[in-house]
Parts: sequence; C-alpha cells; structure tokens
Amino acid sequence: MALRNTISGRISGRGRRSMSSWWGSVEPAPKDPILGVTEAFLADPSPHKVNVGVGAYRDDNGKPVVLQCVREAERRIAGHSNMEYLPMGGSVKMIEETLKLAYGENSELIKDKRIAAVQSLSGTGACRLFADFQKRFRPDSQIYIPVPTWSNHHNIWRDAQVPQRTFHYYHPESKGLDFAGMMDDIRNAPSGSFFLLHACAHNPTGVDPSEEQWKEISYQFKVKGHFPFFDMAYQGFASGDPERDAKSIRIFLEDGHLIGIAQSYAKNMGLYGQRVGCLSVLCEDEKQAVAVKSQLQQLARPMYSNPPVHGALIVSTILGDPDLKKLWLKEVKVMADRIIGMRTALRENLEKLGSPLLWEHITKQIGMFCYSGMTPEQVDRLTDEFHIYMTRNGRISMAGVTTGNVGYLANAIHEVTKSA
Ligand code: KET
Repeated sequence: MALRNTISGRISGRGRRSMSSWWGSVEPAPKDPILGVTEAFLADPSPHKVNVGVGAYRDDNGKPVVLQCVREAERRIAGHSNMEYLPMGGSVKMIEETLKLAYGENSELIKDKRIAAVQSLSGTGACRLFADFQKRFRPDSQIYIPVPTWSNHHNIWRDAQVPQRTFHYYHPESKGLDFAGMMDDIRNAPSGSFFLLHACAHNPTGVDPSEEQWKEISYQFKVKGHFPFFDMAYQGFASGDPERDAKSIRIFLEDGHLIGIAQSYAKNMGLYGQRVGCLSVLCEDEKQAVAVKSQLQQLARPMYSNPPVHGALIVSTILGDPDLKKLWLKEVKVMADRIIGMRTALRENLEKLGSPLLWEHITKQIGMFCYSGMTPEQVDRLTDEFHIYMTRNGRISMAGVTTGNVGYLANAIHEVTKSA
C-alpha cells in the first residue's frame, strides 16, 4: 500500500512535470494584420467605432449582406439535399460552373478537359493547395510575390516551405503601378519562375495593370517561360462585371500560357464563412490534367479529406439557373457600384474639408480597397482617437464605408493627415 502510494505519487508528480512542459516553449503568435483588426474592433465599446479593416462587404447601414440569389438558392436547397461527403475534389457541378467564369463560357480548354480543378476551402485554401502542390512537384522552385500584396500570401507560401522572392508592383509616389519596375523584375527572374498575380482588384493597392500592360506582361512571361498563378478573389468587384474582370486571365490564355487560378466566392457571392472556392491548373492535355487532379486530391485527403458541401450547393444552384445567375450578376454590380460611390464620397468630403493632400487616388483605385498612403502612425491615431479600425498599411476597406460614416471617417483622416 505504502509502496503503491509512493509509486503513484511519483507517477503523478512526473506526469504533472511533463504536462506542464509540453507547451512551455510556445509563445503567443503575433496578431494577424487583417483579422487582428476585427478582433480589436469587436473589443472596443465605443458607439462611434468604424471597421474598415477586413475586406468584407457591408450595406449602406454597415450591415453584412446575404445576396438575394443566395437566399433563393438556400430556399430551393432546404430539405432536398443530403449531407453525404463530397468527392475529394469537391462538387463537380460547382467546379464546372466556376471554370466557366474564369476561362470563359465556351472555353475550348474546358471542352478539351485540359483543366485540373478541385473545390477548395475558398481562395485561401486554393492558394495553399497550389503552394503545397508546387512544393511537392517543383521542390526547388520559388514564388515571386508583388510588393505589396495580401499579407496572407506570405504566410501561405512560407508554411508550404516555398522560398519567396518579390517583384516591384506599386509606386508609392505616383500611387499607381510601377510598370517599369515590374517588367524589369519579370525579365531578370530566372527563366521558368513562378509568379503570383492578382487577376483583378489588387489587394491592398486597388491598382491593376491596364489591358495593354497585361498584354506586355503576358508576352514577357512567354519569353521567359514563367508560370503565372492568378489569385482571383475579387472577380466582379473591380468593374462590377465578372466577365470583364477575367480579362487578365483571358489575355494569358490567348497567348497559350499554362496557368493556375485560385477562385473564391467569399466576396463576389458574399459566401465568406462558407469557404467555397476552386483551384485550377491548366495542363497540356487531358491525360496530364487527370494526373494533376489526382495529385491535388491526394494533397487534400490527409489535410481535410474533402471540402464542405453546403456552399458548393449554393454556388451550383445559382450558376446553374439562368435566372438566379442573372440576379447574381445584378447584385455583384450593386455591390461594386456602392463601393465606387463611397470612393467619390470620401474624396469629396476630404476635399471639402480643405485637405492639403491630393486624394485623387481614392477614385482612381478599384476594387474593395483604397490604399490611402497613410502611415502606420497615422492609422494608430485614427484608432486611438477616433475608434476607426484599419490595417496599419493604410488600407481602407471601402466596403465598410457608408453614407452614415463617410463624413466621420473623412474628418478623422483629415485630422491625422493635415499637418503631414
Ligand atoms: N486572396 C486575396 C487577394 C484576398 O484579399 C483574400 C481575402 C483571399 C485571397 C482569401 O479569401 P477567402 O476568404 O479565403 O476566399 N482577403 C480579405 C480577408 C482576409 O484577409 O482573409 C482581406 O484582405 O481583408
């Protein structure tokens, strides 16, 4: 008895010691530069607070929006679908419709079955799956990422253990595209490099190449044999028309590139939390596409097995019905137009206040974001003194600006920038 007590005492003592040492070396992770802003916003009790951090669309009352086409699709789905597993590669019907949006309604590439595509956990999951695929099959490759870019791109390729290089993109003085710098970097990268391109509505800058510039970029990629990977998280949010926003991709397709695309329905269908998207890789022929798809599935299986079913069903219900698709296109345009309207309003408010700075770029930039040019210190003042929350790179999510808060926002921006 005594002995047993001693042993059990020793075991539990040792147990305690090792238990407390399991995670003793784990330090708290740094806050995410985008999602951390939402956390701080939620914790602020001020009734005046404004969140223009995360890129999530709000209506003019600042409320999250569920599109009418989504409500209708949900109504049709309710009670009619089972909840069985999807295949590892996801919903075939959803993927079919999704490829049409990127590659074109009547694309020969789709007919020829040259595209390896799987349903992904939204745009993030598509990027991550591609990064893992790149690492597995091109283990010595690197990825060229624009400066600046969506902060999570760095995390994604880092965690996939693909080394990162950068290329020039934004020109801070002109607040436009550094086209010459970008072209130089494309020319100087080793032949056959991987490049990450934002298909439209570049995050965070709101600056896209023109059609002519895309053609030159595509040409230079051809000369160098580079691989373009398009992140298309905002199809429809640049021009209000998903077809027009796919122009960059279509230019590359016309030039005969083999490409990869990450598509997301988070923004353009407002399905943020449903996590529905698509990763596609254009291959040389059907046989190659079959092999690539099987390997993408092989990557997915031990990670999450197969993707969630509900969001995919919403998407395929909408895009598979001509009337619902028409309604969706109308609603995308309404969202894009409201944002464009808020750009004008913010700029006009700042100019009316007599701001000594130029704010032309607010209306020139496109998509969800305004890359304001404010410094991290100015952003800190906006948060501390005015309860306005945005990322410290000065990015304003125009999707969070409303008729009700635009005056307050402009006034605060004026206060922190007027002596700069
Ligand atoms: N790519 C880009 C360029 C992008 O801005 C986002 C999201 C994504 C992919 C991923 O979206 P998903 O929800 O996985 O489909 N950007 C916003 C939200 C976030 O950071 O997660 C943002 O920049 O605020």
